[in-house]
Amino acid sequence: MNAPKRLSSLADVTGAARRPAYDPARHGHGIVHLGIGAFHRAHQAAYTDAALAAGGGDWRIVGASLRSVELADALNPQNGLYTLIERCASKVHARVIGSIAHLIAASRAPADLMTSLVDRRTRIVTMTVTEKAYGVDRATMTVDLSHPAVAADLRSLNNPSGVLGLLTEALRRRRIEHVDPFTVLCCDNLPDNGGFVRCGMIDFARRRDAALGDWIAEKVSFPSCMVDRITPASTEQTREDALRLTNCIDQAPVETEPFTQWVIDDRFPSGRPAWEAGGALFVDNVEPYEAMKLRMLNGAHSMLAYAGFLSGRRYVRDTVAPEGFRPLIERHFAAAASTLQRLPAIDLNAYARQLLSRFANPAIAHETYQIAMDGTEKLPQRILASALEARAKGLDVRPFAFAVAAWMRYCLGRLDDGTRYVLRDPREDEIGRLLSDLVAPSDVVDALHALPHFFPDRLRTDPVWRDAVNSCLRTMMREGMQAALAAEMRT
Ligand code: CS2
Repeated sequence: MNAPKRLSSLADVTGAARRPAYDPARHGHGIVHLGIGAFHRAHQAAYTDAALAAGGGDWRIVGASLRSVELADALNPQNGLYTLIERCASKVHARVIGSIAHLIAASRAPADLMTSLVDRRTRIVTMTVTEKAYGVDRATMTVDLSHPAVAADLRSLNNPSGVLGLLTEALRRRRIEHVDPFTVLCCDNLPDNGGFVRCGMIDFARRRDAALGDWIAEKVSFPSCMVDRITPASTEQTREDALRLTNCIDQAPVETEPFTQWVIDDRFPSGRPAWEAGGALFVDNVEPYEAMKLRMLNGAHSMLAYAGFLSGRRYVRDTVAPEGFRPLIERHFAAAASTLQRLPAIDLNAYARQLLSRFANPAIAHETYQIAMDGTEKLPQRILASALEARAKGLDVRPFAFAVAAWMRYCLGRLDDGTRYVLRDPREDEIGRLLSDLVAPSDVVDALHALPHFFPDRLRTDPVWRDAVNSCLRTMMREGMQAALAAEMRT
């Protein structure tokens, strides 16, 4: 048998992996994606692959990494091809994805990225850059002038490197060159993600040129969407499986779960791929779907990430195992569901059961420490929004107080045995200063409730809420996370 070749052409793929049912080279690009990590390649790129097979069109993706260069260096020699591995207990499926045309490492080639954004063939710009990359203040929906990317881009308007600066500059040039604007599709886990980016961009643009801001407000479409697919970091095993299933060496395979969901506002004035071919659902109002996913899936994820990491559970699947704390996860689902507007098309009990089995997938090694990252960016929409709604409806806030207390315990930066870890949060220095030397649980609760722009006033000043958080954190700090979990399961 011949030694395996590096993946670079579909003709070399001889294993069991499915290959695209179209010739990638015959399709031009129509999308630029900012933040081309594993999630994008497990999700949107797979839908686009299905759309190209079903509906054709020039909709391949130019992917941009805003900071790192590694993925561009791995995928460009492969002509954008990579293996997507789907795992569950009983099977491993692989398919080679052909929807990525090429990659740009923006830190090395900023002009190439700008050229692609201004190119009239680019009709949609999508992004997964994580919550912290935007620099938009959610309370005022205006740009946060203290955000490093926003501040840098306002200083250097023509050479931006942050999301708002890049998109504004590209739209400015398109306007001058009489090129229609692209549609902006945010695929980050934020409520009303389209409206959020729209407000940030209009405010950013108005600061440099009021007429440009007005033009963006009038002409650019910002649909919202809800994205879902659990995608852990790739490992050596991912590479080995890719080799076995393609007979090619793939330097950038991705692994994910079989489940996938994408619910999108259908507002694409310059056209879009037939993403429904991959199962995307187009609706008039994404908001109830977003709230369901953010509060049930992501809310439970954050709770179990802090509680799991601090009680020695490395993976999500360990938290729902018999020796884990599944009843608390089920409790969280039920509490979050009771804050939601009902969707006729969705049975929330069935959704919760499905989430539990997704979390339990024994073939997915999703680290609790990975989900614990960036808590200050995640908790407001995942937990605090539910807590507010529960209070307004007179419902029990304990499940949300428990989740917030687990995050507070995590903010202390050390395990029960004293081992230190890095918080990995954009506000970790500020949190470290607020908490230094504090030993009493109630002082920690007070200090973190004083973190600016974090807790909504209605929670901060609510004694019922504060008491509940205090009571949970007291047990966690005095008896340890494992004992706190056991105690909570007895209540
Ligand atoms: C997770 C999400 O890391 C996290 O914060 O909650 O990435 C989650 O896995 C995805 O939203 C699932 O679609």
